[in-house]
Amino acid sequence: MKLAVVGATGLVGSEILEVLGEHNFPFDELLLVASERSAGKKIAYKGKEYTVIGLKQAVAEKPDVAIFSAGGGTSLEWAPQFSEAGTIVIDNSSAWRMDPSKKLVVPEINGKSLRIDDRIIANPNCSTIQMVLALAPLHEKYGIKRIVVSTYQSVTGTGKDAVDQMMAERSGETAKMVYPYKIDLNVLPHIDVFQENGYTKEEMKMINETKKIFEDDSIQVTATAVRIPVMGGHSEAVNVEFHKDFDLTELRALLSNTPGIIVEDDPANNIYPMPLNAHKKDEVFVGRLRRDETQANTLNMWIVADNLRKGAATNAVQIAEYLLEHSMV
Ligand code: 2RA
Repeated sequence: MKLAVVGATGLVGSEILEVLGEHNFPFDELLLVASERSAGKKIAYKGKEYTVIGLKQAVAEKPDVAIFSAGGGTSLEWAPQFSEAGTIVIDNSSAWRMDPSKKLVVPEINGKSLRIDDRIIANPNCSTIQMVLALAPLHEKYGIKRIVVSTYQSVTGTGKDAVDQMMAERSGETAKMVYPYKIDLNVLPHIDVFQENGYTKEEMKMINETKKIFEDDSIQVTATAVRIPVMGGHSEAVNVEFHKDFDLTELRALLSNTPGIIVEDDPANNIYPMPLNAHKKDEVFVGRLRRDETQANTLNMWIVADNLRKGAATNAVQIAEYLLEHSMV
């Protein structure tokens, strides 16, 4: 098993390496790949020093699987070249997500849809993954009619430069601006670029990707995506209306029994999910479960996950694990 991590020098790339290590992912050979600019850099991993190679050299090495986290442009250009060389690409960018010929996969939900001839597999957007993972068992039992979601997203979702901007602002240094405004001590209702309909691309990702993953265009989704000055993970306030009514105790038990979800819901003891606690964890945390008392069959919930983990690296590694477990690689 020859595995390539493309974008190995970025925030998600190094998280992928951490997750591969924690999961004891069984590769025989590991290629760390980045742009030609970073080729030659050394990365220490599990007691071994690796030299970063460029994309062209990596394609020639014909890895079995390449986990990409190198941006949409790189992915559009290079993923087809890897797949033509026989590599299965698992891609973290938005390049292939809405392509009807590509699967958009959260293994716990639709891993079963994967087939041996899927050569480029898309990893959903971080804010979508954590929401759909928490909603999947509820959708199966009660049927989702409409979702209203507001996000509170970590600066790590933008990348290392955004973390640097926030920390420089915090310590009073001159910050290189990644966002149009100061992010520390501020909140920006703006993630990714604005679209003609007034929504941002991040909001539209949550809307479109949710329907694709659940294979149900009838689900109504509306979103407001907001950047906040935290680092541990993304949080989401979700209001969800179901077709069928639910019993709150039964619903809580359903979530507690779902692999990958941890229910933290004990308001009397101030127990609820927070990004500080979700940091470096693979699971999605759910709490503040309560009925929306203004509308029938409707629930309010709070969902938190480390966006670099289940929102990116963990989900991508789990796709690779799924392929291995099902002899597709
Ligand atoms: C963000 N969704 O948090 C992006 C990262 N993929 O900005």
